[in-house]
Amino acid sequence: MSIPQPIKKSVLGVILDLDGTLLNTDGIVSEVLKVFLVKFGKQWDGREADKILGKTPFEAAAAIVEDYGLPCATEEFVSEITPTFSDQWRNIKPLPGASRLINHLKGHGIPMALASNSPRACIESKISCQQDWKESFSAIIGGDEVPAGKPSPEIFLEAANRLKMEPSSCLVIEDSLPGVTAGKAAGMEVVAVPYLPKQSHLYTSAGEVINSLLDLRPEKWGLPPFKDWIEGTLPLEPWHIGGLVIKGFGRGSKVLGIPTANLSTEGYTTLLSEYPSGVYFGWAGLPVRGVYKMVMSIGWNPYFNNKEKTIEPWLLHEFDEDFYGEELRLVIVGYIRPELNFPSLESLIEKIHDDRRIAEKALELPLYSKHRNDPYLEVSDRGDHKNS
Ligand code: ADP
Ligand code: RBF
Ligand code: MG
Repeated sequence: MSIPQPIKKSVLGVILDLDGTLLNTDGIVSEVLKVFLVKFGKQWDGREADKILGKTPFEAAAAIVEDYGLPCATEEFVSEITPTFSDQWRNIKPLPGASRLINHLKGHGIPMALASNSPRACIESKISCQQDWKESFSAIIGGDEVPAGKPSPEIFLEAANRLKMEPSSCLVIEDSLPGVTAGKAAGMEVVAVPYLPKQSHLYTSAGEVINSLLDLRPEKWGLPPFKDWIEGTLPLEPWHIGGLVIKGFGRGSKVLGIPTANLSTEGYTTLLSEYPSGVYFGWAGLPVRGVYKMVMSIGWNPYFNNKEKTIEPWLLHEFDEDFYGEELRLVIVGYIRPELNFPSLESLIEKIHDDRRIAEKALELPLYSKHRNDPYLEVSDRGDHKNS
């Protein structure tokens, strides 16, 4: 969207954190820990994730050894688990908007540094799997290259030094609290992109808190704006999701006058964890009925401790009857906005109708309308969930 934003501060360079900010490392870490802790007869609880975010590997290991009362020294734990992690780095995916941001800044000649608490060698192997990332950074600094990791400011000060910039001219982008603290302590501007949902209240020291990199507006920091927004929408690499229409909370039609055909998220936990909560749009296929325009919200279901999201598509068509139990297929082609809080039901409804108008209009653009013909929308073989 090209709504002019007041400039908070003009910066000249950007320092990025890696894990949880650019790369979806958390999923891999959880998988490895889950398998590993079973060996000790313990169960990894996703809720513990915040205890290890932003820590050096050694600190994280120490926290786990202590929390779970593991019968080994932190050093032993680290040396046993490290090879398993190294094996997994090539499976890490970039977070939505990460490559877009890197390419954008690089294209405009904005100097960039990567500053991560991970050891330098780990950083190198993680980013070597992402095309063009390594060459994009003028400096890469690992936690093992400075006397103390985040929340100490050293790593960011070293980054500014290598970029030959004043700390006050640098913008730090960080997902973790220790990272935000480090950035502020270094005298830099900081944008927080909390990896864990519903934690933004903890990030008050950051200059701005955004839900995902898709919501970053570089112009707020005096940097060149993204030019890829079209009529209030951000095109995405299309992704597919499908399943049976299940019962939701029964609020959609009754309370809002906006029915949403909730999809079973079974089998999609990983895919969903890769997409930020927010409003998306695309095409919806009900194989026995037809293909329709669609606008949807992906949001958190509080019953699952902020770890499970619901998918709620609103099909932009008047139906004569419900279609619970039918197979619904979605091709999601773009993003509109993050999930927001509203002071009243009326303002929520009004905003959802804005979303509807934006989606309805945008889906006429060739860029989006061509996906109406995606064969995925027509197929009616149940159970064949295409995860791409
Ligand atoms: P629930 O909380 O069970 O999802 P809603 O009030 O949101 O209930 O109503 C959604 C149901 O209404 C869908 O599952 C579907 O069967 C039906 N429905 C009718 N018209 C639409 C529409 N245009 N978009 C989505 N669902 C619709
Ligand atoms: N709920 C929110 O709390 N914040 C939102 O920003 C929001 N945006 C939505 C956008 C669309 C297009 C749709 C269909 C729903 C949205 N909702 C949002 C969810 C809405 O509150 C939900 O559909 C009802 O809770 C019914 O289950
Ligand atoms: Mg619903």
